[in-house]
Amino acid sequence: MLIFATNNQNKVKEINSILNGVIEVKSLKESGIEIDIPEPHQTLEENAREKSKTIYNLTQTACFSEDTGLEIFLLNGEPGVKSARYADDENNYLNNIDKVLKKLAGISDRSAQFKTIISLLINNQEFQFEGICKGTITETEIGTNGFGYDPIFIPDGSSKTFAEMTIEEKNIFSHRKKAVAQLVQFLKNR
Ligand code: ITT
Repeated sequence: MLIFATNNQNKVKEINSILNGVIEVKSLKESGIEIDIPEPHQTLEENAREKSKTIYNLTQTACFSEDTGLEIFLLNGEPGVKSARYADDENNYLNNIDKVLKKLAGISDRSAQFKTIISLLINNQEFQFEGICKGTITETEIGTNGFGYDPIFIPDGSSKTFAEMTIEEKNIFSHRKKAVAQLVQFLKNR
């Protein structure tokens, strides 16, 4: 059993759908852990490590976390590590999307990528896995599924935004799916 160190229930849903029971995972909520883990660092890698270490130190149980960012090419990789709190301190998805669309107004190169870093902590040793999904940012929000920046991101190879897809469709393309696939492979080979 692995604890998934996240407070984001959308991530829990996606990871459960990807794993489909192959590995037993318990969210913080299911483990009865209520904690707001700080993400003080300047990289996804360090923030992911902060989250898994915090929960490992608390539980002494194998666990993993993930930190994800949307990186927009012409904005020098913004919002990146600041994705949750791009517009303000509140992790407000609509305000964050609004800020991205305003910054990209009139810009035709809208290429971007989602990057997920998973940090796994087992027996006090850390292992990291990365998943990248390349795509483009739309001119307006399209679709109501998913979370975060999903309504403005079209993955390469599709004509739909993530927010127009079911979780299963999003998993065909997603950063999170690619990082989790590596995690599963690693655990199988141990
Ligand atoms: P935890 O730290 O508790 O896991 P969080 O929501 O703070 O949850 P992150 O710091 O990793 O998670 O995420 C940063 C933001 O990036 C998140 O709030 C969303 O706005 C966005 N995001 C992450 N994954 C996404 C996805 O698959 N699709 C769209 N937006 C995503």
